[in-house]
Amino acid sequence: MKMKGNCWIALLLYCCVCNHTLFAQHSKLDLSSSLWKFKKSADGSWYTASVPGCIHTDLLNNKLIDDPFYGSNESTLQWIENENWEYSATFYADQLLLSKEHINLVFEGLDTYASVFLNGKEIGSADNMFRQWKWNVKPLLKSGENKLTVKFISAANESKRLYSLLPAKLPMDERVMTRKAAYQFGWDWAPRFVSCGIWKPVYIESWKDARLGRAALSINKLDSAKANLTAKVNFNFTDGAKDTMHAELEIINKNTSETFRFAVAAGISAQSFPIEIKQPKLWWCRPLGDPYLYTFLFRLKQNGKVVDTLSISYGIRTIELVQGKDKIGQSFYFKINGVPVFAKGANYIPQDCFPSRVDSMKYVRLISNAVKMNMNMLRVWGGGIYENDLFYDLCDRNGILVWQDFMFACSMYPGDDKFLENVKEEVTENICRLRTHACIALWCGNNESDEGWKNWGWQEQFHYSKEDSARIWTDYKKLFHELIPACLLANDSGRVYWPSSPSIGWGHKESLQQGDSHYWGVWWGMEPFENYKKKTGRFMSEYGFQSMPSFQSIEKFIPDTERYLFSPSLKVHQKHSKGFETIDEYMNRDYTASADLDRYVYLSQLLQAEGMRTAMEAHRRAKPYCMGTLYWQLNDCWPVTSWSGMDYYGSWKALNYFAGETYAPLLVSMDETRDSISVYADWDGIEKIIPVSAEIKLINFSGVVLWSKKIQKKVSSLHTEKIISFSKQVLLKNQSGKRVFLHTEIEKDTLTRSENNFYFDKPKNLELIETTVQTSFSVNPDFKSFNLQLYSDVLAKNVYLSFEKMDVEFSDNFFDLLAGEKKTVKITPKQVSGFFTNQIKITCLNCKD
Ligand code: BMA
Repeated sequence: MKMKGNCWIALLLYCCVCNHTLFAQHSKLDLSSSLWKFKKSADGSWYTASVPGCIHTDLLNNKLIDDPFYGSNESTLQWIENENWEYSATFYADQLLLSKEHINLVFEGLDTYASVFLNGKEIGSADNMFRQWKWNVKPLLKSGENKLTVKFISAANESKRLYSLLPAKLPMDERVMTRKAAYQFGWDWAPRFVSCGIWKPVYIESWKDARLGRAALSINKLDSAKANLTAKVNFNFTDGAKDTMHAELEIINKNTSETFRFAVAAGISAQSFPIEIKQPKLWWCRPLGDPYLYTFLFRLKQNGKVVDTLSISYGIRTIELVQGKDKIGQSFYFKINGVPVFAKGANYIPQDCFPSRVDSMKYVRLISNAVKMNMNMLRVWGGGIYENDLFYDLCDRNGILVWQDFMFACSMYPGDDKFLENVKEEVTENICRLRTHACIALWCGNNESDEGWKNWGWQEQFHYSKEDSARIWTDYKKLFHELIPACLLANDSGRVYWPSSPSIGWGHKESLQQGDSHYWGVWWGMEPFENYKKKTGRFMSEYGFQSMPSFQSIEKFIPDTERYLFSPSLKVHQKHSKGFETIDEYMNRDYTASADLDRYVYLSQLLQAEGMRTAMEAHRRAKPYCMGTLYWQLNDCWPVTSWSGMDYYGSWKALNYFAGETYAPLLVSMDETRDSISVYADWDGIEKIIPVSAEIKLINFSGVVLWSKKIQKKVSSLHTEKIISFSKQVLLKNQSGKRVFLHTEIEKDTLTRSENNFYFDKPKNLELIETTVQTSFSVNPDFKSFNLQLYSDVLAKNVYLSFEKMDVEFSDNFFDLLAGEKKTVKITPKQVSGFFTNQIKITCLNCKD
């Protein structure tokens, strides 16, 4: 653990059309759905299992344990990790299958230490959750019934055993010894559930004479007239068939129906083929253009007959990481098809402690949320998992770039040959699986290992001798400076590799002058939110602040007797040692805190959202010095108080609404420096320059406009424009800053606009006028949603809409309702029944109880 201080249509269509970008069509016998059962190795009783799945969810489904996420159950379920578990299934093999020349048993993922038996004989063992495991089962497969058994030994115990053999302890704990998702051993937002199981699909694949292996596409030359691509394809041929067969490969461009035909050299294992595309359409990330994808169908023919096929969706684009020296340091930004991208997004962690139960709709919802929030980049963080194909397919289809970490985080790692060989296989396999995805912008070696080694005092904490330190650092270099770059060079040489995120720790001024930064002065360093404005680096890949999940979510995992502040169960669902204290300290700086849980939750979300907005706006205002902002963290893996913008159940916190506004292509923001206030416009859409009209008003809380100004301006996408500056004193004259605010609206056209409010004092010091917000509902023509009209005579600050015990989607929330304004919010209940409009609850900073 750290010691530092609207593409809905695209999404829906995608769901109907396909599940994987890349699939080969030799025969597959799916064993996931076979009847699996499980038992504790030491016991005799078998229970029904789900595959893919894991031991915790199987125990839960059989009602053998209580919900691991409920109340304080976590601690009572720790025994599970110390046991060994066994899974077994029977399946039938027919003559057709047995007649195949090659028959492999394939586990897409085994978590983690497993021995696999077929009909009583051991066929192999596994020791890496991130790898696929494949064994030839032809010699052991019987006609009729076959029995498959997988025996898992405790990953926790095995990790501890390996850890105890180390000459000097590595940072963190035993988890570093095992290639298993690190967050499952507990994190500062995750419980400890060290699970095991067949967590990905399992099947038998078979083929006769020839089949397609992996394929990779790369761009050799690209201009508006044509794209020259190379398809490098791997083949498997049966020894006997190698020389006699006449093999051909067809590559069909499904978008144009053009077919390319090639002879395949006899018995060759890999061959490259040229493909030309005339007037290529490019893949763009949001909001710079459409994420256009080509589909290529590869057909392997043997003596004129198709024997195998493979389909790849591919985006034609160039991507570069620009690191040019400048007066202050070195730039750090991506160019897509030659155009600079300002990256807006968040850090992504696995969606569940038990990733096998994250269904496809959860992925669809997650990416659609990122789209709604105007994000164009997600960072897949290194303490989790390499995500499944669907995740990257959805990012491809929705123009969301991916910063992909390899799965190493916040520690140093062993450097022995066995460990490195295992990692080499893992890294190579995942590179080859993911390299065809246009969305992947960069490969990154690890999260915070370099920073940790140099700044977190591990040397003292673990009492390293000079020799220990030298060896551990040499091992680090072997892994992140040699092995991984070599795997990339061999398999995906066109993409950038960045050894560690961040490149320099946040305590050093250089961290803001070059590379990517994780700025944790706010939160870990207890610095004020305003420091986000001063501590802006070249690419802000992490910064964040915690908040609590909504009260409706809390009701799902905290027993009703414990729904009060800092109850034992609420504390179990806060994994940062000083989490609540930190929230409290910041809350008291800005708000009048409350002992009432419901109010505290509301304030904690507002606090987080305002803090993050300060950061996101500052990062955009610093363009082009700063060219990226990814807050920590997008989502949760269980219900918890954390840095996330949406909770485990998918409910949006205030942060998500603020992020959606702040990440929109057009943003107006205001900043105060000494005595002056400036208004800025930032534009990062397709057009290089746009005209905007802006209106700035000084308004008191009763709605009286005291001053206003209209301005026309041209805004370039290359840098943020200052629209106007004025002296605070001259503007306020005799008015108290506690009773007025600045309201600014900026507009390109009626669809592209941004508005923002600037307050002259902290919320707790504002002299807001008490109000009751009036509401009226009308049903929308879709008969699925309602429009809620809101009205208040005076400013209602940070209006929060909620429904008791109801999951509801709001088109906006936590907004300021201006005096006399009629605001409409669209409300879509997630459940079909049980929704009563009169159960709406309206909270605001100055609402009457
Ligand atoms: C970041 C991450 C995580 C951690 C988070 C909050 O730096 O890389 O390790 O959970 O901070 O502390």
